[in-house]
Amino acid sequence: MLGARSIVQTGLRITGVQASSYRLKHTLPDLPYDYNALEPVISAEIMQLHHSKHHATYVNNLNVAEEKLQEAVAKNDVSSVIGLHGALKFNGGGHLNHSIFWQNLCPGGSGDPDGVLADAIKRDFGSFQAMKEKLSASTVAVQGSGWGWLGYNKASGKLQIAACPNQDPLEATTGLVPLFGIDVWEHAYYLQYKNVRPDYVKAIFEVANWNDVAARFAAAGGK
Ligand code: MN3
Repeated sequence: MLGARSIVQTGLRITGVQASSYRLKHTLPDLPYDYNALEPVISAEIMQLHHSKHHATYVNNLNVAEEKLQEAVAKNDVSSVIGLHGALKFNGGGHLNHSIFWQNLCPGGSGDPDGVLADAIKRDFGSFQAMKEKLSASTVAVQGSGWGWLGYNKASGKLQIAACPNQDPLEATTGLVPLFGIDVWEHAYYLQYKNVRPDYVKAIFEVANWNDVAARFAAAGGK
């Protein structure tokens, strides 16, 4: 889910002929709730900085990297194309991850999962509680900055827990479809929870939006 995009027209001169190409420019998606709506679990100050500064920076730097990529491809400059890999993965991953993260949360939380998603969680983890414990342990254990995920493995038809370093996007790096992500970069919790990452991870389930997770599961063909 990539939020709104605007189309930018760029002129490109190819063998003396003026051709037009259109590049989709990424934009920061609006939050589906106010900055203070997740309090007391996540403070308005954290949400404002996280969305309007951190996520916005990933979006801006992704646009810059894609522009450089387009130039490098146009020049047939393979070395520069390869050199942009890190910036694309980091900023593209940051944009993808945060776009999911905001939707994964909602004021007051949605209540426990139900329906098809609840059945799949019970089948693959034994219980909702067991899934939360496994996801929490894996997320708390991320070394440095990264994300914990509940993902869907299309090949096996099963839900899976995973952890990713930095902004590595789940699907591009593991093949799992991202359903529910927990951002454990310090910018996501430090102003409020200081060094106590386990308290933040425990609290975030109070604002989890399992309706959004269920919609992602259904869209991936999960059952
Ligand atoms: Mn973040």
